[in-house]
Amino acid sequence: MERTFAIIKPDAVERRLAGRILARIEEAGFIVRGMRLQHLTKKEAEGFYAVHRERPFFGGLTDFMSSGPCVVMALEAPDAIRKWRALMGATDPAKADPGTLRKEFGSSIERNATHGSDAPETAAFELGYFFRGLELI
Ligand code: FUP
Repeated sequence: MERTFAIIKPDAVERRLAGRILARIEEAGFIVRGMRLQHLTKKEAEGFYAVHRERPFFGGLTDFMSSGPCVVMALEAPDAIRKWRALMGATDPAKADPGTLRKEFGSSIERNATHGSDAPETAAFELGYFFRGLELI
């Protein structure tokens, strides 16, 4: 079993898509080990995306991620990191495969509905950024 970190981003929560996205997560076989509604501050969003701080889109991305509540989750499954990224689809919804969450629910490369860790090291950092051990069931 492996754990990964996932976010239903503020665009999807605002559009009331969180329930449909969670249903897709459960139907795909993930076990939800931690989950919380969280409205990030700008500084918290900057800390989360610190690897991107030199990128031109950093300001817009962290404004967006702190613009409203999101759903943060710890998901467990065999091969969870790769499997969750496959279910999300490509970063840019316009380039994502049919049937993926970003294709279905994303509206732009920034407002792309979901986040998922991209490697074991980032999953460990991101899970630890949002959850204490006691909060993971
Ligand atoms: P991903 O791992 O698919 O979330 O993609 P990245 O780590 O490359 O990018 C992180 C987030 O930055 C994306 F979810 C959306 C945002 N982004 C932009 O807003 N503009 C870009 O050109 C690239 C990424």
